[in-house]
Amino acid sequence: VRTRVGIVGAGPAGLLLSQLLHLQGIESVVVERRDRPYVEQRVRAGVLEAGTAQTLREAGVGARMDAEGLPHEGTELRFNGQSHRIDFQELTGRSVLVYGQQEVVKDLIAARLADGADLRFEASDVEVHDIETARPSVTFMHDDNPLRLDCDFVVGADGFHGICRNLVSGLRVAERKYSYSWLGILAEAPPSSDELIYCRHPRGFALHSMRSKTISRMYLQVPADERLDDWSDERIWAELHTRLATDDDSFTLTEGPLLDKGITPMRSFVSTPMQAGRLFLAGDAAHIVPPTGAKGMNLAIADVRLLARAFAAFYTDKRTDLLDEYTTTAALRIWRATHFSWWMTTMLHVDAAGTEFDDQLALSQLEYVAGSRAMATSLAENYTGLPYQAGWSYK
Ligand code: RFL
Ligand code: PHB
Repeated sequence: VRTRVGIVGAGPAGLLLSQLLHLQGIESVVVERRDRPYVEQRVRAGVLEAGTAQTLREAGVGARMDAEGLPHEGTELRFNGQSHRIDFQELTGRSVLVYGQQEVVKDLIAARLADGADLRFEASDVEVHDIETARPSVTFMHDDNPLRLDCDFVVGADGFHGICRNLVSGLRVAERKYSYSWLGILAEAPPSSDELIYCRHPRGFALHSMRSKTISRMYLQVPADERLDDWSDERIWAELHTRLATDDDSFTLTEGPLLDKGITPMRSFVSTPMQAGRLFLAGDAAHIVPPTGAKGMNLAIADVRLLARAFAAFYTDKRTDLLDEYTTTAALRIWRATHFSWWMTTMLHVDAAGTEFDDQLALSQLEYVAGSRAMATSLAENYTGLPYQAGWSYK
């Protein structure tokens, strides 16, 4: 099979790239090792930056998102039993949209298939070859047949556990581990608040989020090596009630049957360069943030925006400058999101190995964000998403 861009991975990064390339007349093939129901049902991120939502609209996949997504003009920080609202709209003129990542993935797959795209699910033994030449290829097994995809370029959008990152020679990794994970639940219960609640409690972090007017999504900080089996539904609800309680009893948590339950490890990870010859990395394949800032999927989408533009410049004007600058340009946003996610994480979680000093610093920072318009604006600006242009400025 011959194509221009071979894309490994049908997550948000790979699928959106395929869609953006298609809109510019550039053909691609997506090779995914899982089956379609698996990638469409995997419960992950839920918050779209304003720019992410706009990108999806411009890509022609915004209709259901705009009909079903929940616009959020602010969020709540809760600590010491008190609630503090950060008003995104007032502070930055922007909001976010709560719309599940698997819904974005469903919309992208539907759009690609409607245009007759070649998406190969359930591909096994995926390998990438000859990236230092002008004719790289991707080989894999599909329906028991060996296939070879001859490409101009290969994009590794194959997530953190993919195969592409390790093909980059001279990889530099910057990494930070955390001593805790998130236990996440999806519950058939109407959200207990109109907005997300990020809560620091002496027993650990809790997050109240949602997917729709009838489905709640919630998370609890648990030790990094925690076993899901040790958390019965009753224990999860009891812990959520304890951590999310307010001093004035103004908050009531609504319970419901659990639809999904899982533990997500946390890490910060940035690997560069994001290019080796004709192989480019995008999204989780190159970087991971802890989920506290809701940046993972948004960063993946920002990467492929850059790549789509760079490939368009290559195919229309034979320009290679945007491709050559890809790592440098992408890294600006990646490091900003990495800092923001680390900052939100350490401010809101309780480090079991930490000291009174660490606790007091985190609480002081929360008080500062809640009380200072400058700090609240900084949080809101990062959360709703910084502008896209390369070399963006704070001014
Ligand atoms: P994805 O979504 O991981 O997609 C990569 C795709 O590549 C496939 N793949 C391969 N295909 C072919 N050959 C191979 N050898 C392959 N190896 C892997 C995989 O099956 C998959 O379909 O990466 P992408 O597109 O870069 O998108 C990034 C986002 O998915 C990610 O940043 C966020 O979901 C991170 N994340 C969360 N972010 C948040 O902001 N909030 C969250 O609540 C949140 N929860 C999560 C998460 C990530 C998780 N992972 C990766 C363990 C929960 C989980 C469980
Ligand atoms: C989610 O709804 O899954 C979610 C929301 C906000 C985050 C992380 C996850 O920071």
